Amino acid sequence: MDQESSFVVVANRLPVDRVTTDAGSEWRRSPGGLVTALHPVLSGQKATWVGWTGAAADRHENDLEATEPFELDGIRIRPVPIFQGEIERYYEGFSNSSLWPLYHDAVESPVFKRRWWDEYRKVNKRFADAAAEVAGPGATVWVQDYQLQLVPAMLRAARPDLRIGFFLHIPFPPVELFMQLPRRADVLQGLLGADLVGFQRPLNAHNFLQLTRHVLGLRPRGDCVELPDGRLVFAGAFPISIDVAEMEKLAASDEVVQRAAKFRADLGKPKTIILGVDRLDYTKGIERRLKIFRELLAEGRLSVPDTVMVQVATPSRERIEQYRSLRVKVEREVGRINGEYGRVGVPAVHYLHQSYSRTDLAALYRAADVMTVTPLRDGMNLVAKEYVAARVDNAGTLVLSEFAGAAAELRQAFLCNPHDLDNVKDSMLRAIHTEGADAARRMRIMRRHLKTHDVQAWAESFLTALDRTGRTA
Ligand code: ADQ
Repeated sequence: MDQESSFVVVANRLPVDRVTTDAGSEWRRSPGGLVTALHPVLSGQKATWVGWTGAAADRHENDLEATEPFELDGIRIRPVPIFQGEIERYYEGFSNSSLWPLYHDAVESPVFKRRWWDEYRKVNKRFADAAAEVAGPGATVWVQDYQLQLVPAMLRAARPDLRIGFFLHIPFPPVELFMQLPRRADVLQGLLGADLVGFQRPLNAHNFLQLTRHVLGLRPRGDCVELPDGRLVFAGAFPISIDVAEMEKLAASDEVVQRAAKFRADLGKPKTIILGVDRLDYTKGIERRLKIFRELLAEGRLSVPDTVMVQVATPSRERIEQYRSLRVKVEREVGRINGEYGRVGVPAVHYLHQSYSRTDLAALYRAADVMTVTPLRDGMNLVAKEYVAARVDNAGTLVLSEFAGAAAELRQAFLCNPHDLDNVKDSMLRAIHTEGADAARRMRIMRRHLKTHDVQAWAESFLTALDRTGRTA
């Protein structure tokens, strides 16, 4: 399928998983917001998704086989092989130990190693080559996220005929933090290969444009910057969302309603269930949230078994030291709380280091009384939006960090500053004790907002803006 797609998505991960079956193994579509959002665009035209399978490529395997395109559920897939050493340096190294912490306000110290950069560039080139290979003349290519910031410029060098968009799912840091990044000019030049660079928040776009001035001496004006060759690069905010209709339907289903009732019963029918659902990541503020719960129990402002906490923490990036030590700290805190405040058969915190099905997640959302989303920094946070969409009963309250992108939209949540523990405590108590009518009013307003700001609207607004670029130059 050489150079025949009119629309190409380039993302670190493919929207498919390799699953083992009785007959051997096969590809299955993995559930995910991005693939849902793009499905209408992907299936409505000749389109290809370029990405990594998630498993280390085998050096002995025939190269051709590892990159052989295939089709699944109407989506064409072009795998990009990544070898073990590259996973360590491109993915775990530069992407997740340098960029991830730096872009999240350096809440953990970023680690920089010179050899990681070479592999980051090498793997980015492989993605760019694959995209150049499948894109038809004048095609639109949409590159996703921080792992692939060099792809836009590499792709433009090979294929100046393409319209290229880039979307960053995580925050983009202010000038003083970004300046720490080794190869900062190369990263900015990489992004400037796009016609449109999209961010979650206007401030992220502003930071990016300021940096083109600060690092590269360009002169950004309004929402764009002109390059020395006269080309215009636009930057803007496109807050991502979820498939609201799908979550509402799932949450209203009999199966979810029954499972939610079962969760409540299994938890001993407490008055208040406080819920947290996060990837086990140091940006999500899980450890502090547990500490706050412990203090509220210690002060007698909450008590077991009237109140219990459920914390689902999806395993994540377990080969990286900072994630391993986070797990130890979280589990130690859970043990401490249960040791001090649990009773036989009634733990204070139910801690689940597991991945859950969509149905179980929806049931947990519906079983909760108070949802706590308290990241120290987060691009958007889809869990907050999923919870709101799932509350088709207009019940339940949301405690939400001001440092999550979602706080700009979900204004009726109980907003808090996760760096100020007393402030989070107050927000949690207010969320627990608020009147039913007030809680319902808040939830209704947030749900109404989400209905018109779903993931389909997000994709459409980005692609419409991308389509307008170039013509105005
Ligand atoms: P993440 O950091 O992964 O995403 P988030 O936006 O909350 O954070 O998305 C997590 C997703 O994983 C949600 O859809 C959630 O349902 C799912 N999930 C969480 N725990 C789970 C579990 N135990 N089992 C199954 N599924 C689970 C990055 C950025 C965010 C940004 C998104 C999208 O860090 O800021 O919102 O990309 O752009």
